Amino acid sequence: MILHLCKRSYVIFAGSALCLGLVRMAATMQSDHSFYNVKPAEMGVEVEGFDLIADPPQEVKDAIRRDVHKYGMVIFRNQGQISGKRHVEISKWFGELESTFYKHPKSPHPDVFRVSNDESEGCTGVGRTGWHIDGSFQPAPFSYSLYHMMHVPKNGDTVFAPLNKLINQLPEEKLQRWERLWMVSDARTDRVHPLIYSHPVTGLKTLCFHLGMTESFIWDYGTAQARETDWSETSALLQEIHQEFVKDNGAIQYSHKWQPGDFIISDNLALGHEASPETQYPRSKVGLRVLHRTTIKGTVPPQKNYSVTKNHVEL
Ligand SMILES: O=C(O)CCC(=O)C(=O)O
Ligand SMILES: [Fe+2]
Repeated sequence: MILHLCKRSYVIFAGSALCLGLVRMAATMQSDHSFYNVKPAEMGVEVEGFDLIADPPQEVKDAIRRDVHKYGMVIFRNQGQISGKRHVEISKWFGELESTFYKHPKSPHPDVFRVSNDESEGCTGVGRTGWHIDGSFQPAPFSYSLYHMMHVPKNGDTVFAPLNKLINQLPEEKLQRWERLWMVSDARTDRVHPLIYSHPVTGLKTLCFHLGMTESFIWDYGTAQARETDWSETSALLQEIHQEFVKDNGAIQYSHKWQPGDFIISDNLALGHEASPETQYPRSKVGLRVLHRTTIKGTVPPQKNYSVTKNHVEL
C-alpha cells in the first residue's frame, strides 16, 4: 500500500515536473532572439548569466531594448557592483541621458542619481510622495530608468505597476473622464500633459502622472470648454488615481525585493512606481540602502494618437 502510494506520488511528481519543464521551456522560448534566456518574473523578465560589463554588439543592445518594451522591465541578476561610469555607458545604449536630480556629493558620476536611507550616503525620501513616472515635469518624460542597487538593505522594495493594464481595468465612465484630463506639473507650471496618451513605442495607452508633483488638472485642454481644477478638485482627482493603484489590496502592484547585483532596465513610460515606506527605514535597523539610477531623455512629448469624442474613444 505504502509502495503503491509512493509510486502514485512519484508519477504525479514526475508528471508535474515534466509540465513545469515544459512551462519553463515555453517561457524561455518566447524571446525573439537567443542572446540570453528570459525567465518570466512576477513583473517583466529576469535574465541570468548575462554580463552587462562586457560590451555586447549592437544587435544585442537592440534586443534588450525590444525586451524592455515587450515586458516592461528586464531584471539582470548577479551583476556585482557596477561602477557609475559603466552604469552611464550602459544607459547610453538607450539614448541620451537626462539628469535633472540633485547631485549628491557621494554620487559616483554626475549622471548617476544616488538614493539612500542615509543622507550622508545619498538623497533620502526619494519616490515617497506618491505613485509616479520619472520626469513628468519635462517636455517629454524620461523614456527609460536604469536602477542598480549598490547596497541591499533587509527591507526596501521598489514597487511597480503596469499602466496600460491599469487603464484597461478602469470602468468605462472613469476612463471617459480621465481621457478629458491633462496634468499640470508643479515643477514647471507651464508643462501640460494628457493624463492618458499613446506610448511612443508600443502605441498602447499609458499615463503621464506624478501623484506628489501635480499643480492642477485641466479638463478638456485645448478646447473652448477647458477648465483648470482648484486644489480641492485636484486632490480629489489625485486620490481617485491613487485608488486605482491600491484597490483590491494592491493586486496590480509588483514589489521588487532587491537582491545584490540586480540591475533593472525599465520602460519608464509603461510602468508607474513608488519607493515603499521601508526604503526610508534607518540604516541602524535595516542596513545601508544605496540605489543608483540613471534616466534617459524622452524624445516624444505625450500625445494621444487616437481620437477622443465625448462618448466614444477610438484607438
Ligand atoms: O528608492 C526607490 O526604490 C525608487 C525611488 C524612485 O522613485 C526613483 O529612483 O525614481
Ligand atoms: Fe521615481
